[in-house]
Amino acid sequence: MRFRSVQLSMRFIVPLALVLALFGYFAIPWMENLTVRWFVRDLDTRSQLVSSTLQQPLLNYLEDNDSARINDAFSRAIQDERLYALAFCDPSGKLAYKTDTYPVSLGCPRGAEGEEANPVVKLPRGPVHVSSRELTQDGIAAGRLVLVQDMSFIERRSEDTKKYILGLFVLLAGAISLITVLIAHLSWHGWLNGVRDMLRGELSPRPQGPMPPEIAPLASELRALLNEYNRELQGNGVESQPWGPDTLKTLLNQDLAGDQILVVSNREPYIHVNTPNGVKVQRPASGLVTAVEAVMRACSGTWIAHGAGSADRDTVDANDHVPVPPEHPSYTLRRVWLSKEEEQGYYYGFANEGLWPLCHIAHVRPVFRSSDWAEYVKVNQRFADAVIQEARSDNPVVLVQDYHFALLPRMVRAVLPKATIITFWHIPWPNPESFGICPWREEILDGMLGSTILGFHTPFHRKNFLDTVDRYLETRIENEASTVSYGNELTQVKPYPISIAWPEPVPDECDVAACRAEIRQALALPADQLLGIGVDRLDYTKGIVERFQAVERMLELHPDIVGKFTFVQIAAPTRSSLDEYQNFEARVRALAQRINQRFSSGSYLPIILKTEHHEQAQLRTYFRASEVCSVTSLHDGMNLVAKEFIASRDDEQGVLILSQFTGAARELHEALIVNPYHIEEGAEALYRALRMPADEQRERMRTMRVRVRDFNVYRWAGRMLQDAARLRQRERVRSRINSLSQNRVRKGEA
Ligand code: GDG
Repeated sequence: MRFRSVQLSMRFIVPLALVLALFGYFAIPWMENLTVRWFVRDLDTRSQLVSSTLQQPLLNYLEDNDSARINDAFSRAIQDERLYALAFCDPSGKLAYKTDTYPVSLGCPRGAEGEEANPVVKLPRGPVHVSSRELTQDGIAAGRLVLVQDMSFIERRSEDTKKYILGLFVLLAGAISLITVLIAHLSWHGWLNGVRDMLRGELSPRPQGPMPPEIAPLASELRALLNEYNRELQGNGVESQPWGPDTLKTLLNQDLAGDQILVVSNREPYIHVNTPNGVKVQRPASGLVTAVEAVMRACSGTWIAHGAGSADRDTVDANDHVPVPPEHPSYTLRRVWLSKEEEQGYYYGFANEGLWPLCHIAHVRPVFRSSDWAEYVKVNQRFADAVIQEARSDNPVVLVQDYHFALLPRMVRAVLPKATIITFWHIPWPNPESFGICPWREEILDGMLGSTILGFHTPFHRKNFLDTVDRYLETRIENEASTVSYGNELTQVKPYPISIAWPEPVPDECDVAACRAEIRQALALPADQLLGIGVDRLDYTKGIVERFQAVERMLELHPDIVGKFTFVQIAAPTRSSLDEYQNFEARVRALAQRINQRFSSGSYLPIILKTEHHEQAQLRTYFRASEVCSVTSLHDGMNLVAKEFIASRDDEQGVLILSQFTGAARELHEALIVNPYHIEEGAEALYRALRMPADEQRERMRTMRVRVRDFNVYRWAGRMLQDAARLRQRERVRSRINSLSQNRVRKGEA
């Protein structure tokens, strides 16, 4: 911030200094010339005065031929320090009398009316002023009196004047710069605050004061721009409003008239597992679950997912239903059972060895096997059947989650053509060339286009998808309306950036200071230890290796921080039966060990790696206890950890380091954005974060908190459901018109 303010000041001071220097360059010689001219005029007047005074006595002495008195008069006259020499030339122009100081080289100078054309003569001793005056006696020329005046004092004065003028310019420049910078800073801050207030006012419903006059001319343009941005981000032009569970419920009851909501995802939101202490409920480490669970709590309905827990079968009813959340049930979880082979082929094989690396482009080769594909088709059909079974009407709203179910939309549409199917793709979508290597690319695209609405996190992923469809299927794409027309169906493809539910205050949660102390004590670290945190599934797309390398590089580049900083990585195990994930885990462990060996001293270890699942409350305590949270994904649809960290920091402190390759980087501009592949950049960002002044942290954190609070997961779901409601309404009107016109035709025939 300080650097930015110096930069801003320089922007005013440098041109100002240049202009003043240029002005001085021309003005100083001009002023010098002017003062010399004034002095010469003074000397002229003085010469006339002296000549007039000497004239009469001199004529008398000349008449008496009294050279002694003439010399005496001359000597007395030049006692004046400025009158340097005197001479008298007879009418024939011969030097008759002169003082000893008279420079002979001057001879007998003549000039019009007794004045020299240029009275300044340069002598080896310095410049002198020479003037001569004709003396007349009774109208007859008696000779010329020549006066030579010293000008060295003028030079001295002119030097002094130059110095004063220069000093004056410097003083003036300083004063003008200071005033300009002060005014510029004041107006800049006023302006910035005005724009900031306006942006906040636009994006969030908070009371606004009157608009500062300096931004008034810009206001309408800014508003238009913001609306456009909102439209781009949210996919429609509806003005933003505070979204929450209640708004979502109202939307469902009013716009969707209480229509049934069904969610389909692979991962279930609650897993029942057998433990030595009986059946326990676990929450999986999954961004998708984090987001969709908040929505389901608000709108009830049924969530269809794979029952993967060891005690899942024991906890469902005869319809494979279990009410959740266990503490306050508000919706139904319907479990679908998969055999080992099905899970292996559909989930581990096609979805996670094929589609996951295909879409992430994180330098892991996708693997495609026909047997996996067959299982993927089969399981998609199993889940589609479950949707059809759970549907209480022919037009439910079905929210299909993620790349595990690319074929399901078409399968559901085949049986329930009136269903509104909203498919959300939680991971990135690659460019057409990259996607083209999938042997079943047309089938996947066809399956997805069974959706009414297809959502991606960012406009970039949406564009990649449209380009891919354009490349591989016979479709008509309306870019403006963002629709794909395929066969007789229309799919709306839009960006819906996902988020989290803004956390309610937790009654007995530790305050930040207590969280800091608790975590440091638990990790046996000194109370003032600087802490970094990373929370991820142990997945090769999350950039954990690059994150550790950045920690190592920072310790190399800044030895002052060795011993004072610890990075805690929470890495929840995931897909551990796959070779790629086992190899990755081994790499992460080996790297942490190597770095720890290199920098350890006494009990100090720079990296603490915790490869186990944590409770959500524990994660929040870690977030609150850390100086910096590092999210360095090599590619990520959105990344919710970044938003969870921000939401946890009600003290408005803490710095987020965020990979430019996450969807979140498109929203959280106040994070320190890094390219995770550039290790030095990551290292410097980490160091900068640890040294960032509290004010700057607050400023950044505050802006990001407003963003995450207002652009929450209810808004994400609400926008999709609003679009769905609009399309359903349009469909209802169309079918009413159709049946009316059919009735008319029938009556006409009758
Ligand atoms: C996919 C996309 C997109 C992590 N460890 C534990 C734990 N977590 C929670 C985090 C967070 C979630 O898991 C991870 O969310 P991300 O968004 O970071 O990543 P993915 O799981 O890859 O999610 C992603 C997301 O879908 C949503 O669309 O953002 O781009 O890849 O909520 O806190 N939770 C618990 N214990 C842990 O040990 N309880």
